[in-house]
Amino acid sequence: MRAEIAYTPEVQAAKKAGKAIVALESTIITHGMPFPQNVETAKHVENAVRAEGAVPATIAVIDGVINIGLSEDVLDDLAQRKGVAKLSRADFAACLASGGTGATTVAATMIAARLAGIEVFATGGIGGVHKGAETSFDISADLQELATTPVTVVAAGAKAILDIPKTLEVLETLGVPVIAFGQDQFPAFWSRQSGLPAPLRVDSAVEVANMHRLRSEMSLSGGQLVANPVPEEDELSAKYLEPLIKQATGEAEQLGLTGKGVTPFLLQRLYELTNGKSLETNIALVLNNARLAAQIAKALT
Ligand code: PSU
Ligand code: MN
Repeated sequence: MRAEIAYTPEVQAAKKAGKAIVALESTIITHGMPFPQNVETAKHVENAVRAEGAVPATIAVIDGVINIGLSEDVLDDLAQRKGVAKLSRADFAACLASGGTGATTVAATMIAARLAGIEVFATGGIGGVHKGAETSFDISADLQELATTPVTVVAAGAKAILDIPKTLEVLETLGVPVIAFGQDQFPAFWSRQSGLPAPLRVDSAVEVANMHRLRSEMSLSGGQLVANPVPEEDELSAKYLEPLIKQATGEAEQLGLTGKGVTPFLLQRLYELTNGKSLETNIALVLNNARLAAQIAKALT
């Protein structure tokens, strides 16, 4: 048995030519944004990577095959399908063994990217330690993956639906470099500032690439988290979001949601409670992250 991997011609050619490639996840498409904005955004993000001179590889499992790069047809279908599995480390191989179809989270996308020899990955936000984790134990497998798999992940920090101080503590415990890009504070996804200093600060893509290379050369396991603040003109204030997040997390608790269902529920409720504003910000920051990831990937080649 081997894990079957299929590359689109564009990604295959890029691999052969040694061109810069940026991995992109698919859970953000199936569980993070509503249709049709999800598929429109996925295509914009791919084009943002191309505009920087790198090649995008959106990753998903289709009928038991790890797809590195999705054709337009496959992407369109995936974005509209109901009940697509949300894959992380624990269920990745099960999906392959059963010939199933699933979207990859940050953790699963890192695993697939490494198998495909891709070192840089752009997304919106990583999973983290949820509010109330001291009783629920809800800590995303994304954090453990960052400690394990050598991929540099560009995200806009951790969402305010998470417990950001606890998320930073766990990343520190796991030995994951957390690098704020171009500012001192760790960004909070929809907002540029979280009120917490980032452990590390870097101001250039080249330096991030050098750190990635040095970690590999030193045989340090795991990746790096580059926390890239949302552009100023697109941010939502923490003050505006705070009561809405309280409401959404309260509802999740009342419904008794656990496991994989929590994050998609919170994202959907925030979308409704902000009248779509949370989605506009989400789209802007993913594009911003895709551009930076492309620059880092180019610096690595
Ligand atoms: N945050 C977002 N959008 C998303 C996700 C997180 O703003 O789509 C997705 C990512 O795929 C991430 C996953 O890896 O949710 C984390 O889920 P959980 O909290 O269940 O580990
Ligand atoms: Mn969880």
